[in-house]
Amino acid sequence: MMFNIFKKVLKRTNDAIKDIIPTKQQRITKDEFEEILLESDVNYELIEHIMEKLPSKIDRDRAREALLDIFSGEVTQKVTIGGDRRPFIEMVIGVNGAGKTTTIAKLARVYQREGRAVLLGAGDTFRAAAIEQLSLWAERLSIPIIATKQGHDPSAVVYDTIVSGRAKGVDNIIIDTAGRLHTQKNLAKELQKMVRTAGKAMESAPDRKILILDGTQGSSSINQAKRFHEIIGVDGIIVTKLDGTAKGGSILSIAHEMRIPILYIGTGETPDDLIEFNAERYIDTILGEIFV
Ligand SMILES: Nc1nc2c(ncn2[C@@H]2O[C@H](COP(=O)(O)OP(=O)(O)OP(=O)(O)O)[C@@H](O)[C@H]2O)c(=O)[nH]1
Ligand SMILES: [Mg+2]
Repeated sequence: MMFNIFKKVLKRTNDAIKDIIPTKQQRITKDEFEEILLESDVNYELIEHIMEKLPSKIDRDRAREALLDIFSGEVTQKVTIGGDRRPFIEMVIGVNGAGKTTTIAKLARVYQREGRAVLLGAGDTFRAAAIEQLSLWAERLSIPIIATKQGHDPSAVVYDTIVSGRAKGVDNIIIDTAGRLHTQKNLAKELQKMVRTAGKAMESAPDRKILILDGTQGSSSINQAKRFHEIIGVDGIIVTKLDGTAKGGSILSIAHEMRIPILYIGTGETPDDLIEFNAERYIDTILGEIFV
């Protein structure tokens, strides 16, 4: 059997489950299931929603059905990378420290492995360190990058990156953005301008706006997710740092509240620590700790 990466990622979450259900069961009570979900940082509103439909004793099939239901419909739809769109242009957004820059390196690796030519854009011009950090990844991964000096207009970087990427004939463009500016309002305006500018450099760009959420924040990251969605519209979510947190259940809350596909999850600090999210495997991994 293939090594279950979700098991590794959800280790802390599964440890928390073991405290509630020390030995695996055929059926558990509603109270036990509720406690497991609470411990895994599923938000209370969703827990109530899940419990409504469940009988007093729950077996694996019922639990599986209830949890999978959260991912039904649009949440499972993914935008395929590329297709006829070349270059396929992505903007990566999220609060500072969420893991944007690291995740860009990881995404670039995924595309590289598929034989696609990638170009990065250092659109976080707010901090010099941000430009350096992305440049360092670009160098390590031998990927070209468009970068300017700190303080320059990030929209100009967006424009230059897309123009350059089209001229070079790259397959993918990934653009970094700032997680924080002087004010929240500035950030919103800046991001909106970056999106508009992308559209000027290439019709209907960007193809995908990816929101990065810090997995260690659990369900409390949903409010910021909603804000970003209001500001520029989010097409896909990547949850980072799921290694080493017991808040693995927050993915359920995020999917339920946002109704936006969860594309990947981050499982560490190296460029290879990104796995495609798969709702069934994720749920089966959690249920595997509960039921025989
Ligand atoms: N353990 C773990 N650490 C991660 C993961 N993703 C990112 N990190 C770490 O989180 C920290 C912040 O990551 P960055 O990529 O710099 O985050 P950012 O969103 O670009 O931050 P700003 O540029 O400050 O807005 C770094 O130390 C990363 O190595 C992950 O999946 N797992
Ligand atoms: Mg960054």
